[in-house]
Amino acid sequence: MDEHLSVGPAPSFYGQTLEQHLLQMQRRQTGATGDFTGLFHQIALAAKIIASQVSKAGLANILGLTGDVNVQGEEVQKLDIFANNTLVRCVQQGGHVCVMGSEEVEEPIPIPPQYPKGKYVLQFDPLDGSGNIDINASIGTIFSIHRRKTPGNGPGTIVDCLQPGRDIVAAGYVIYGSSNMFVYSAGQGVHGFTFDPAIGEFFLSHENLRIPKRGDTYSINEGNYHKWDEPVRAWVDWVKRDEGDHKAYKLRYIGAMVADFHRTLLRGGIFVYPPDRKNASGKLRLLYEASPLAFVCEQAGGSATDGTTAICDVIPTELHQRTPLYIGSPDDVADALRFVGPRA
Ligand code: AHM
Ligand code: MG
Repeated sequence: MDEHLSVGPAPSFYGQTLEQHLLQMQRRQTGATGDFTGLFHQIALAAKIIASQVSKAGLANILGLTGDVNVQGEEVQKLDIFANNTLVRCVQQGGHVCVMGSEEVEEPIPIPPQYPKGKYVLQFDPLDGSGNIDINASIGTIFSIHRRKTPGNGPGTIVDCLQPGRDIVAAGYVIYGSSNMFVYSAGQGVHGFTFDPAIGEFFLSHENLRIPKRGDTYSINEGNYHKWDEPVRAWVDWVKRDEGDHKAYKLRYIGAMVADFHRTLLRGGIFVYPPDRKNASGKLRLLYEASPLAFVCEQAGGSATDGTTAICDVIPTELHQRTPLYIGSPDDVADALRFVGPRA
C-alpha cells in the first residue's frame, strides 16, 4: 500500500554550487585566507542582480539609451550603468580589492575611504554586447582578478590595473542567455555553472571544460571585409572555401563577444576581431575583454593572440587599450596565423 502513496515528483538532483566549488578549491590551497572566495561571492551576487534586471529589462522600463557617451565614445545604455554600479557596490565594501577598472569608467575606480583595501584588483566589462539588449539576444559580464602590485594596504593605483593576462589569478564571464551561466578559471581548469532561478544559485554543470582542438565555425564581423588588410581577407576567403582536406567553415556572429566566445569554447572554432581601417588596433579592449577570455581559453586548451603575441603576454600601457583578437581552438588560431601572423 505504502508504495502507492504519492509524495510528489522525486526531487531533482542538484550538484555543487559555485560557492561550494570555490570552498573546495580553497581548502586545497595551503595558506588560503578566504579573501578570494569572498570576492567571488560578491561578483556572483552582482551577477545574480544583473541577471535579474536583464531578464526583465522590457518590463522594468529600463531599456533604451541614457543619451550619455562613455569613455569609448559610445552611447551608454541604462543597463550598462546599472551593471557597472551593481558590480562596484557589491565589491567595494568587501575589503578584498584595492582598486577596480571598468569599461564604463575612464579612470581606475578607487575604494571609498570608509572601506578597507584588499590585496586584489578587479577589472570588468559590466555588460558586454549591450547593443543586443534591445533585441533580446545574449549579453554578458567579463571579469579578471590580479594580485595588487603596489605595496602596502592603501588605495590601489593604475599600476595595479596595468598587468598582463599572464598574471591573472582568476578570470571568467557570466552569460545572460537562454539560461544564465557563470564560467571561470582560477588556473585549475575552466568550470561552468548554470543558474537555477527557482533556487537562486549557480550549479556546476560544465566541469573542466576543454575546447575542441579544431572546430568548424568562424566568427567575425564580415561586414568589415573591405576595411581589412589583405592577409585578413585572404584568411576569410580560405576559411569559407573547400580546399583539399579543409572543408568550408560555418559563419556564426551574434555581435556580443561573450556569446560568440562561449559557443567557440563549447563547440570549437575561432572568434576574430581584427584591426581594420576604422580601428587600427582592433575594437576590443585588452584588459577587461581580451585578456580574461584569453586566460579562460588557454586554461581550456585553446589559444589567443593579437596576430603577433599571445594575448596573455601583452603588457598593457593604458586602461582602455584596444587589441586585435584571434581566439579559439588551437588549430584554428594556428591556421589564421599562417595568414595574418608575422612572416617567417
Ligand atoms: P561593447 O563592450 O561596447 O558591447 O562592445 C564590444 C562588442 C563585443 O561584444 C562584440 O564582439 C563586438 O563589440 C561587436 O562589434 P561589431 O558590432 O563591430 O561587430
Ligand atoms: Mg564590451
